[in-house]
Parts: sequence; C-alpha cells; structure tokens
Amino acid sequence: MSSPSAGFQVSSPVHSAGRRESQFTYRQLGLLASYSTSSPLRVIAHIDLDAFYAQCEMVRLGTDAERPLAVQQWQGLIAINYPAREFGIGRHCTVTEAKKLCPDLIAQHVATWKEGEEKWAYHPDAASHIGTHKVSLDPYRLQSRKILALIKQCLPTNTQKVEKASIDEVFIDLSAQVHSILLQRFPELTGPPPYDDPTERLPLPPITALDWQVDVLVDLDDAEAEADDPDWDDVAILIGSEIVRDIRAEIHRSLHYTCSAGIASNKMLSKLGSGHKKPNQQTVIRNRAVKQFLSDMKFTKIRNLGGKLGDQVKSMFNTELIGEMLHISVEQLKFKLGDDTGLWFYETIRGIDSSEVTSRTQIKSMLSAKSFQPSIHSMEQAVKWLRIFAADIFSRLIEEGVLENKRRPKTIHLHHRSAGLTRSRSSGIPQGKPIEEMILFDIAKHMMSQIVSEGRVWPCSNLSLSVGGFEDAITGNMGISTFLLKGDEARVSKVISRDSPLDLSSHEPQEKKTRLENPGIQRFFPKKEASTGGDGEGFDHTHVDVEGRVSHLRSRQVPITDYMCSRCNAGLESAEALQSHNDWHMAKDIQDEERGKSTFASSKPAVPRSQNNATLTPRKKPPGSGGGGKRLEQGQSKLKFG
Ligand code: DCP
Ligand code: CA
Repeated sequence: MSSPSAGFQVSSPVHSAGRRESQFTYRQLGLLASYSTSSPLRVIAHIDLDAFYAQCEMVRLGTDAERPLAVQQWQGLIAINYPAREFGIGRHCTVTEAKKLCPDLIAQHVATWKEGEEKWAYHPDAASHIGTHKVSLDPYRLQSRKILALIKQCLPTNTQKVEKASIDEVFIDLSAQVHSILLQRFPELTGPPPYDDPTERLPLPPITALDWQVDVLVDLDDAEAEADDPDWDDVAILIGSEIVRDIRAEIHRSLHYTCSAGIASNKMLSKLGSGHKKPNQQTVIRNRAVKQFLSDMKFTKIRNLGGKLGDQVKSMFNTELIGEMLHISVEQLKFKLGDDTGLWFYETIRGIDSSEVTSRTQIKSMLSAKSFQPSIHSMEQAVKWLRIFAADIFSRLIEEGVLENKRRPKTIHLHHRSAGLTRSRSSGIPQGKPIEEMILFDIAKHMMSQIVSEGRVWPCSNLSLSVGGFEDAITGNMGISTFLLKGDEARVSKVISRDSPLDLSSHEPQEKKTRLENPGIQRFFPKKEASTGGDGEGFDHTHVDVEGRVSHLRSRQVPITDYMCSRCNAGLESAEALQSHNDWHMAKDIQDEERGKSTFASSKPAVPRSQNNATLTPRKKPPGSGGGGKRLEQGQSKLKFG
C-alpha cells in the first residue's frame, strides 16, 4: 500500500489571499463517493490483458517471456505474443507464413474437444482434424476468471465496481476508492464547505507537481496548460493510476500475466488509453490532455464507430480523423446522423462519455457451436456434436455456480443451418431441480429430432446450442415465478428464418430472437382493464401456489368462465390463459415425475396442447455421472459416447 504522500511533491501550503481556487466544488467531490457519472472528478480504469490467449499458453507451458509464441486455430492464428509480433506476425498470417517469418515460433494449437472423447485436451494433431474436433476456450475462460478474482481481491470490498467487458478486459470505477484516499491524504477536504455551501470551490491541492512514475502520460501541446498547477482531477487520476499500477503488479506477481491499462475520467477514454501503449504499460489521460489525445486519433478506433456507423460518417465527411471533425457543429451532425447519433458523435469525439461501469460480471448466455467443414449428413453425427455442446456448456455452467444453485439458465436453444436456412428451436430448462449435463443433452437431442422431422436438413453446415435467461436461483421454497415462467418457456418456439444472420461468435444473438416475455401471473388471467378506475377491479394480486391452487390475496372471486381447468378447477378467463395454466401443470408434472411423485398423475390437461408446446424435458433420470478415469481439470466434466 502506498504511503499517503506517495506520488506527490508537496509544496509548502501558501494561503495567500491571491491564491487561485480549484475549478471543482465540494459538491463535485462528494459526488465521487457515490460513483456519480456527473462528477468531473470520476476515475475509471480499463485493464486489458496483453496478447491474452498467447499469454495463457505461455503461462501454461512455462515458456520464456521473450520466446515468440502464437495461438493457432486450425491453420490460422488467433493470438500472437509481442515477441512474435516483432517478426511481423499478425492474425492475418497462416501458420505456414508465420513460421517463415519466425522459424523459432511456437505455434500452440487451442485445446479441442475430440469427437468421442470425454474431455477437452491439447491434441497435437488437432489442426488437421477440423472435421472431428471442436475448439475449447475453457482454458482461457478459467484464466480470465482467476485474473478477475484477483483484481477484485486487490480492491476494497466496500468500494468495488468492476465490469467484465470481455474475456480479457475489465472496467473499474475507482471513484469511491479514490474519494476515500483523497480525504485520507488531504484532511483539508474533509471539512465542511465555507458557509456550508456545497457549490463553493475547493482549495487547490497543496501540490506543485505530481510524480507519474513510469506511467505513460499523454502530453499536452499547450505548454501553458502543463504549467498550470495540478487540480483535484489530476490528483484523483494519479491516485487511480497508483491503484491500477498495484493491481497490475499483483497480477504479474501472482499469475504471471502482463496487462495494459488506461486511466481517465470515463470508460471510452480509459479504453482508448489501455490500447495506447502496449504491452505492459498504463496510460493516463488527464482531463487537460483529452483534446490533445483525441485530436490525432481516428474516430473509427472508438467503440461503436469501428463498423458501419464509422464508415458512414467517414464517407459523409471524407475523413476519419477526430481533429478534422471538431469544427463540425452539433446541428450539422444531428442533421446528417439524426438527433441522437449526431449528439452522441459530437460528444464522443470530445471525450465526453457518461456511461456507467456496471458491476455485472456475469454472463447472460452461453453458446457452444461448430461450423462443419465438410458438412455433416446424419442425425448420428449431429447427436455426437450435441453431446459435446452439452458437455461444453455444462462445464461452463459449473463455473457459473450452477451446481451450488447460484445462477442458472432458464432456456436452451438449438440452431441448425443448412443451405442458407437457419432453423431454430427453443425450450425451457426444467427448474426446481439441479441442471444436469444429460438433461441438456436430452433436450438438445429432442429439439434436433424436431428439426430433422421437417426434412431437407442435410447437409448441415452449422449447429449451435446455447443457454440463456440466466437468473439467480431461488433457494428454499420455490417462488411462484419459477413455475409460471416454465409454462411459456417450456413451449418450443419455432423460428425459421431464411438466410437469417446468425452470428455464432457472439454470445447472445439467439437470446434476442427468442426472448420470451415474462408477464408473470398476469398471463393466467385477463389483463387488468385500464378503465376500471382503480376500484379494486381485476386480479392484480392473484396468486397461484406451488400446488397449483389458484387463490386471490385481494380482490374478487374467481370469475365463472368457459375456461375451467379440469385438473384443479381453476377458472381462467381466456383460452390463452387456460393454455398457459396447462403449461404450468405440465411443467409441474415433469418436476414431480423427476422427483418420483406425480401430483396429478391420472388427469390430463384440459385442452390438447398445441404442437408448439411439446415440452422437451427428459422423462428419465439421467445416467449417473460417477465413474473413474482420468482426473478432470477444473471446469471439465466427463463426456461419454456410445
Ligand atoms: N481473439 C480471437 N479472435 C479475434 C480477436 C481476439 O480469438 N479476432 C481472442 C484472442 C485474444 C483474445 O481474444 O488473445 C483477446 O483479444 P484482444 O483483441 O484483446 O487481443 P489480444 O489480447 O490477443 O492482444 P492485445 O495485446 O492487442 O490486447
Ligand atoms: Ca487483450
């Protein structure tokens, strides 16, 4: 831990009447403690691992830091360490080209699941077996989680705001931590503002120069701006930089990874900062240096401007340099790009970004996919891949805490692609009992056979299985929402889209397409009439308990309707509500069946279920998962064929 005065050259405080004040107010300082995005003193860091997959392999193999190494996937390269980059090797190179450039290169193939094997492994011959192997990124995910956990350990538990932005990058909002360090180091900030007026300006820091140590400090073109005494935003960002330097040192010391970082007053700038000087460096972008930092930069480097939008702006204004866009008025930008995008662009190229760091570090969905080269031609082949997908997803679910019932997905989706046609199926995952690998596999098989029954599904060029709708598991007594959701989500939704773009690299494309609304209890009953005037009409507090009884905590009696459930005599207001109610029974039956006690074993649903609501849940107990064999690595699970 740094000493309170570390990093500063403290001047003898001059309290002359002519002394200039800080440009910041007591109120703005106070806002820092609550991570307010409107505080100009905010400190945001972005940490990005250098050549991440390559470093994972270097650490795993224990190779020398200077040894050129690249991570290979089939014949291509997906990560190249910095020593290898010096030879001009990049992601554009094939392995053969890279080896020509650097004969000493270690080209390590990614781990793969081999068809028919029970766990992923580093197979020496994987590169030439694209048809029978599937890439596993588990080793990298595992390292990513370790690094994230370590970063969190380095931060005080009460002021921790970390957002995992990808497998190898995080944003950290350091504002609250910096606030408390500021008060600790500069007791003059702790006093009440003059006249108790929070809009009063703070005194200037008692400092004439800041010691930025080895950090990259974005230069200023304006010598006068540099000559100005530091203000509290400079001090705050220096404290942030110290924290980040300590975190990076700890990551290197404990886990042997290097990373780069950016420290600035917002997410956008901090991300640009981490990419500014790599590897193993951190860049500080002080508020006073933002203009200088951005003016030579291409706006296409900024997030959300790297694609179509950036290209559009570039061709509209015939430049991609931020410096050349600064004279364009906001009105002009709004006119050309639309009000929202125009304003967003105007602010972005000026380094303005008030987006929040969200502490959500948990993923929303998981995808396991395979593009077949050559295509596959039979259900038997497809099932072998589904087996791998289920194992792959299940091993990641274990890491997500599913076994400890921490978080679990609600839905499972299968996508099948053949001759430009994507067919999809979705199903609910039975709630109220532990998820098992074989359950996922069985549902996947069932969905696959539904797709196959449509005919003309071979050759298949791509298959993917994903789970989504993660939510924190309800512990103890099952909440009603768990059952209510099940009805709808257990229904197989059929989405067939010709040439629908299916981005298999993304982790959540299907989520959007198949997202189901969760109208909760309202689905069972008619919508509350908006015109009833708040007199207690409607069924806003209707409750269905886990036994399927319908009760009303408040309001009227069950209406007499044409839609009665033959199983529990509940009165429903519409065919749709009855349908949903039957789905609930269905889901409950499955659960009971799996527990070995069917509550309504002899009864049948009141209405025939539509072809869409075939609940694809396995009816038999999954085979035991025990057994000897090799010890599995963390996050792996056994995979058996046959
Ligand atoms: N990755 C990939 N394919 C891509 C881009 C990235 O498989 N087209 C993987 C490999 C990378 C990891 O994601 O190691 C992180 O991506 P980055 O873009 O952060 O690249 P690196 O970490 O490899 O390099 P850098 O040091 O530039 O961050
Ligand atoms: Ca990286």
